Amino acid sequence: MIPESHPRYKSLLSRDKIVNAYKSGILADSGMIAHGRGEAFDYLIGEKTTETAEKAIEATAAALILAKNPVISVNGNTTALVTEHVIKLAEILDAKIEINLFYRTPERVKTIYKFLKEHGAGEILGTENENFKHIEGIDSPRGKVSPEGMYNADVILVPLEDGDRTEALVKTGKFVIAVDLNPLSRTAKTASLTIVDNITRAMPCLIDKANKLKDKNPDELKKLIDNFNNINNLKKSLKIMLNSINEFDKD
Ligand code: PTJ
Repeated sequence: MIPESHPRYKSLLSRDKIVNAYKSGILADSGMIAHGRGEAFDYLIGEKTTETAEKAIEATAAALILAKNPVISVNGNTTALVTEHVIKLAEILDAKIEINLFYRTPERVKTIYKFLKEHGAGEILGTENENFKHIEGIDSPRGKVSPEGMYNADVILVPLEDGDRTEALVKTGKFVIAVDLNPLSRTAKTASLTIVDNITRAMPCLIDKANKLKDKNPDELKKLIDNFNNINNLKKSLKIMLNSINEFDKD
């Protein structure tokens, strides 16, 4: 039991979720390493959603609202940390939820499916019952995708992703949105749009933006996407991290 008064309460709560998800078979063992890496970058960005990230989240909401077939891809870490938010966002956007794992085993898929269902998810794609299509250029199990979901999607949200799939999906002409605390990762650089924020803060903020923007006129939404430059936004996030080091060094 973590006391709410603990100065690192939120961080410890996330760690608890990650450890429990590992014990229940949702999280890959490497998922714990990925989480630790994320925590390090989160420290540097000040453990808050920056204005820069907020711009990316706003453009993400616009892209998902305008999408014809939006898909939210879930892996072990996403399920562990933000299941309720994924389900809520899918409802607001009428988006599909698809399980897509790097360390894929039928047992993990089943456990994640059950967890999502227990939390109220509707249809879940990417289970073992489908006749998968293959995304060219991905040799890992991430290349196995649902014909109704990712294969036909125009906009895909891929939180905590690996670079290979992002690159391959972008090459097929899809608009790929990553959530990655590391602005220097291959995923962050190759995605069409990257949110440099902790998934635990980015998802509630994205839900809020989606609710606010969903009735706006399409031209207004398109402008939000057109005015967004991913590489510039990544550079700004990196500058925030570098400034936090420089500020400390001044004292
Ligand atoms: O569940 P699976 O089998 O699909 O496996 C998932 C992992 C995460 C193990 C796999 O995709 C992987 O190895 O990912 P990477 O290459 O370690 O990349 C994860 C990225 O997510 C890193 O750049 C981290 O900085 C970032 N990250 C970690 N935790 C968070 C995060 N970004 C946002 N929010 C977080 N909470």
